[in-house]
Amino acid sequence: MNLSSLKYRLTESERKTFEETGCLIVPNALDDQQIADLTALSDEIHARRVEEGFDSRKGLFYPNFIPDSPLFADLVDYEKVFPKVWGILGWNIYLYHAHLIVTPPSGEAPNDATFGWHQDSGRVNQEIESHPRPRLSLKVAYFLSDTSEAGRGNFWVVPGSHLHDTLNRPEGGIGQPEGAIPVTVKPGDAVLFDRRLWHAGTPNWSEVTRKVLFYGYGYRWIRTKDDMTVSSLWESSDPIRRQLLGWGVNCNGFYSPTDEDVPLRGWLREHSPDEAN
Ligand SMILES: O=C(O)CCC(=O)C(=O)O
Repeated sequence: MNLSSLKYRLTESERKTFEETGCLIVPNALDDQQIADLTALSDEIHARRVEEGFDSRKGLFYPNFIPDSPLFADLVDYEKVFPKVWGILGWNIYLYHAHLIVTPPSGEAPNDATFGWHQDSGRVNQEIESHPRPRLSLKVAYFLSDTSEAGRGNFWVVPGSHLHDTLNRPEGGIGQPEGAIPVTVKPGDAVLFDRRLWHAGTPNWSEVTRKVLFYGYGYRWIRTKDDMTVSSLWESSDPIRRQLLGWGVNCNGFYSPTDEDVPLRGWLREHSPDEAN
């Protein structure tokens, strides 16, 4: 990992925003070339799935995309964003899940139906007995298409809802919960969100196909949430990326890591000691 990452460490004001709202926008995280290249790769994946029989009018959920291109792997420890991830979660982390979502225009008129509001992690929310629920993981969403206006299949959130175990949905399946807002971001912006934040993907009522890459980071003792067939990348990855791609010395090391298990910690000890505890 490059020393230049240190420039992008989480600031106190970013931490406050994330703690208070459950999300954080990193504007212009990707440059124009990255947006173009990642969009071309996403389009290729979409075209391939359509050739295989996927209905192009439907939203595509495509997990486990990291092995599809080195450009996807390069974002795993991306210097402009990954320092914020370790700044929030600490060093005993890895990429437990990744998915590409392509949301084509629905061709429908806008309506008020309540979106599919949820917290991430499925049964974790029923089976862990604590209040508020523990953070455990977060996702980084890299927006490749323009969702700077509402109605474009925006990612919606209820800011501050990450500390609430339940969400009051409007009666009758019409309307959105109190405080719900569309996240309006441009191509290249990254949005970090706490897994507990009540959020929803939404229909695309515009003419602009929405494309977003989601990178989920969590503690190393959390299981993967998709196939994550990334072990073939271990040999060609530097030690920190290899950690993030799920490598470990042995099973015990996911719970009680040695220095060999977590080279990110060693790197932080050397370059950002306050973050190595
Ligand atoms: O597509 C979206 O905007 C929402 C994605 C989502 O709900 C998730 O990644 O957990």
